[in-house]
Amino acid sequence: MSRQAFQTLETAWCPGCGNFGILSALKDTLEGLDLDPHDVLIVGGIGQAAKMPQYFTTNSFCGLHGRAVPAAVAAKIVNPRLTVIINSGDGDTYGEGGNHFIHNIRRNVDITHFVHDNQLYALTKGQASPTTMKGMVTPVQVEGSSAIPFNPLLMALGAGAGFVARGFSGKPEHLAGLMKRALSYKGYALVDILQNCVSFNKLNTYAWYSSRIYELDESHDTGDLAKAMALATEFGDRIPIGVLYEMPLEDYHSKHAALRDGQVLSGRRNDPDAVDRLMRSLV
Ligand SMILES: Cc1ncc(C[n+]2csc(CCOP(=O)(O)OP(=O)(O)O)c2C)c(N)n1
Ligand SMILES: [Mg+2]
Repeated sequence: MSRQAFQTLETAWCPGCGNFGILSALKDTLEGLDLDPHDVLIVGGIGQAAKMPQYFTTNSFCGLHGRAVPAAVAAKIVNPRLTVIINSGDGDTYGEGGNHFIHNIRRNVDITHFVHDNQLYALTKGQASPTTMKGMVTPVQVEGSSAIPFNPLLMALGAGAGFVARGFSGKPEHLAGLMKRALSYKGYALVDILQNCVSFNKLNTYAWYSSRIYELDESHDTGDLAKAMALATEFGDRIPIGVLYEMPLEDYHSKHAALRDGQVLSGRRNDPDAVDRLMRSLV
């Protein structure tokens, strides 16, 4: 399918926003796959990042704040033929949606999760999010954020995720490679994407990320969980990007008899009489 097939409205982001690199990488990725727009569902929650589904001609859904994951998981469970992608922010995913994030990793539904991690709440003008660095001053955290930053990669690895990666919006070609690999993984795949916010994050700027980021090469063993965990904690003078961990795991559909062998719940006939009989049998 051509890039045009996935292209839609003008965006409502600030000039220079890291979201443009992510948008471009996702369009390149989808263009390279043998998929039509109606085969794909892109889900977001609320936020600048969560506007992403609106810029594609695929199926799209924007849930409540923090609720992209349950909507995406539900869609995939009833219709496994859909390629289900989440694009949402660090606040949406790790803050308001933190519980869904953790427990859906454990379910291992075959969805791909791209988190636009600008390390703050951008849509609401720059308050601290879970990934905001300690000490960063914001309009609300006027003495600097005092909380210990949430480590999404370490959390995902600890919860048992089989695919964990990190990308950078300033390297869209590298990011498109990660996206493609995440989409081909059968199970829950997380790509945390570091993203500059030109309007509100004056600490983690494009230059700040660029001077720290380095690409993992083939010498990294993506099957080594302890090494992946060590890399996940590297967030200082050097920040690794690439696939930290990839391990085949049984996904949700293969674990449940009603869903095994390509069964499609959304294609089943609705039989109100059977439901009625069942309800009466319980009285
Ligand atoms: C339940 C609820 N709480 C708070 C809000 C207000 N709100 C909307 S977007 C947002 C921040 C989104 O931040 P993030 O997910 O990081 O996305 P970004 O805008 O940074 O891309 C907040 C707090 C809301 N809409 N609903
Ligand atoms: Mg954010």
